[in-house]
Amino acid sequence: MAGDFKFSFGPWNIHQGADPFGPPVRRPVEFGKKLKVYRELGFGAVQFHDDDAVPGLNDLTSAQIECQAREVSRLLQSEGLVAEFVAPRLWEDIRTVDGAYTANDEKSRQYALDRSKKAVDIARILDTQLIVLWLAREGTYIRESKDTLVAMDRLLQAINALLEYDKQIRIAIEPKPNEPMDQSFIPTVGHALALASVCVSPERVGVNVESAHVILAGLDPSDEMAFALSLGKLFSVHLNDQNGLKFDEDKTFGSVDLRRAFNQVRVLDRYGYGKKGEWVGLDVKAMRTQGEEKATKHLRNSRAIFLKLLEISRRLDEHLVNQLIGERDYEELEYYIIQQLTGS
Ligand code: XLS
Ligand code: MG
Repeated sequence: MAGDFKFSFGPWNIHQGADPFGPPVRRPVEFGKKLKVYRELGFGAVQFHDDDAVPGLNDLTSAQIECQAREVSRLLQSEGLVAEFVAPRLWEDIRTVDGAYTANDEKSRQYALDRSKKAVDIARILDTQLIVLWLAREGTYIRESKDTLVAMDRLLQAINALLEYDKQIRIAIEPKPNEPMDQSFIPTVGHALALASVCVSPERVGVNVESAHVILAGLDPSDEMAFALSLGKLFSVHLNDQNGLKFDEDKTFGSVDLRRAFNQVRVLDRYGYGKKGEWVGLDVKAMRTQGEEKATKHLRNSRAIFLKLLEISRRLDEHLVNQLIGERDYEELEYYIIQQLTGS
């Protein structure tokens, strides 16, 4: 609970270090062992994919799903943890190679919706009302392969169906402009919120803003967060960092661009993020070179960097900042910020 902020991450953030070009470099860590690490590292909530909570759920009956989810709920309680959200993992099944809600094939779309409803059932048991939709395969490899207007309508219908399925849930759309698809249908916060505004229950749909995804869209993460905050729509964040326009790197928060990270912390702190119970989520990955016994440092460090930047932000001489803004002396303002960041 340091500095009024509380922190979360997903079990996938303690991972085996595999990439598309080579085998895993670390042994898998059992779910129960991962849970033990949360409190030690200063984290209080777990972010779940549906199958992080209930592995192999496609092959289970609803009674079996319920039973396993209840077991996870007990485990959480015994570790003093809560679930922040559940996200349906809609990108790994063979039925969703060409999209989930926007697949051209009707059976695939039906599978995606059924699977998402199971994620909602799991969320209910884990006592969270937040559902994150990372729309990983809702886009195209070639633009001619899908009708974008039809796809938008399918996305809207899927979101509406989930909102109707459970009147308590809130949905946080997690925008990303590309990867695994070449072009996504919902690349930015603006796209997500425009879609939210026309759904059956707009007040229940917001966003989860991930720093790296915003950088991949060529935008500034603190601005995307501010935009969502200004509309009361920032339901969650995935803080991390990204070195330029390449694959999604999920680097330690602030490790590439400290000033960009500082501005994210500043906007979250100044505009009351967390005051309504929101968690600071860290979606970071350990480097492939990291030994398995040390592969949680990226989480510890991301949280520590957030807290250091928070301290710097709260120590800023706001009077001086406003004076320099008034004088339009932005050179001096920039130097002042750099001085604070370098501790000089
Ligand atoms: C992508 C994430 C993903 C979502 C939740 O950025 O790692 O898993 O955040 O579905
Ligand atoms: Mg994410």
